Amino acid sequence: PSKTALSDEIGALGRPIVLGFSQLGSESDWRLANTKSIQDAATEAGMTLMMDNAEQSQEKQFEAIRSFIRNKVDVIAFAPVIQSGWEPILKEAKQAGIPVILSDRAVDVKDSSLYVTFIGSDFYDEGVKAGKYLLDKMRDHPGVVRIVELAGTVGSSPSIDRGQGFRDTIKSREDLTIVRSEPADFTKEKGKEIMKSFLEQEKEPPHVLFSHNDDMALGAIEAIEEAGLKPGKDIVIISVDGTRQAFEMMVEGKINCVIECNPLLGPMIMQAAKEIIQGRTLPKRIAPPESVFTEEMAAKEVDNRKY
Ligand code: GYE
Repeated sequence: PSKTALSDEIGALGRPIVLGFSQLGSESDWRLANTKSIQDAATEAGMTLMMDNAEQSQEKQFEAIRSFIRNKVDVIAFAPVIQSGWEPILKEAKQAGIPVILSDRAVDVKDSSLYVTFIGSDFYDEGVKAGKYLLDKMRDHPGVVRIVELAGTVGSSPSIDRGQGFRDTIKSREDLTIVRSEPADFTKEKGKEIMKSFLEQEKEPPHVLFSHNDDMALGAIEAIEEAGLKPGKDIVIISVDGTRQAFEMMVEGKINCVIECNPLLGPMIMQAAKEIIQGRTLPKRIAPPESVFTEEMAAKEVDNRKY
């Protein structure tokens, strides 16, 4: 490394910063891109990363965070699988004097001094964007618009907030109704399974699918095609994330709109960790820039997708 890079690595501590990161799982393409972004950014920043994959278990996240505390890491970061239940472990970190960065998902705590900053998207706004697209898409649709929803992990902030933002936005029109909503854990497999059951339970196919992420939408597309229906035509599909695979589906007209959610948080996390060690004050909330993409724009954008 060059002299400047080296002095940057050594930084305020006189040695590389040690970051403990508890990743919540590997359920989606979004998550895989997020994990890689964190690993690459840590290497790039010359930091020592201790990373643990909790496989969707909050208990395992507690264990990982406790082991980071025992190992006296400089900074702890984690992506909380669900929103509730974090106060005790955050207090343990605080007592140990280790600063905490929240990554990707939010926590529901009264005392916001328990973490330094939250780096992640505005999921409520993503739900609003999905709702706005639908209002526009259905502006001339006669009669009732029947919507089914594939929700994400129960109790997770993206699922709660995307669902709420969407509902708050479509409620301005009484003819838009959510006829079914079930959690499908953000996975392709579950998305397919639940969509299949929706199609079996409903007498007529729904007009719209709102999927809380791309992986579930991809699974649902398989179920829709197996039922002899055309995704994107017979059923309007709106999804969230913006993975390359979802863009390919948009190019084929099988997904109509994708609300972008940016997983490439690694550089922002490393920057925040460095600034914390330097003793700087950070904003309580750092959100990445995000767009909305429709099928009309997909062909132009697909090759720019990084995840
Ligand atoms: O949308 C989904 C992933 O927390 C924003 O988790 C993240 C969500 C993302 O499984 O694909």
